[in-house]
Amino acid sequence: MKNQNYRFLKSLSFGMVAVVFLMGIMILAHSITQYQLNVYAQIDNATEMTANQTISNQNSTAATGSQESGGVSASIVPNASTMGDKAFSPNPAEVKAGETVIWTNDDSQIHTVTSGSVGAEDSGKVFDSGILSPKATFDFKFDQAGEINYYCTLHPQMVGTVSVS
Ligand SMILES: [Cu+2]
Repeated sequence: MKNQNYRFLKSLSFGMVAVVFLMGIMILAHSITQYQLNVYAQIDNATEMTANQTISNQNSTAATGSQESGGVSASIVPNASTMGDKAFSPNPAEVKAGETVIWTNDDSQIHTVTSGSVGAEDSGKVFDSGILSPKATFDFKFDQAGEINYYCTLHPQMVGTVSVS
C-alpha cells in the first residue's frame, strides 16, 4: 500500500513536470509567433507606403501631361530577378524623342527601373523609379535621341535598354 502511494506520487510529479514543460514551450511558441506577426505587419506597412508613393508619382506625372505625347508600355516580367537581359520586356524598348515608357512590375518581387549600370557614376542620373511593388508602375519621358541602359538596383543582373530615335 505504501509502495503504491509512492509510485502514484512519483508519476503524478512526473506528470506535473511534463505539463509545466509543455506550457513553457507553448508560451515560447506564442511569443515567437507574435514577434513574426509584428515583423510581417511592419513589412506590409513599408510595402503599402511604397505603393502609395508610386501612385502619387503617377499623379504628379499625369498632372504635367507627359503621357499625352504617346509611348510604349514595358513589363518587368515574372521571375525577373533570374531573367538577366530578358527581365524587362520589350528589350530594347523603342520610342521616339518626346515619348514616354511606362514600366509595370508584373513580378511578385519588388524591383527598380534605374538608368545607368551598377556601381557606375551614371547610375540613376537620368531616371530612378525607386522601389516598385508588384503591380506598381513607373513612367519616364525621353526627350533626347540615344540609347539609355538601365537596370534593377536590387538585382543588378536585370538589365535593359531604351532606344530613343
Ligand atoms: Cu529587381
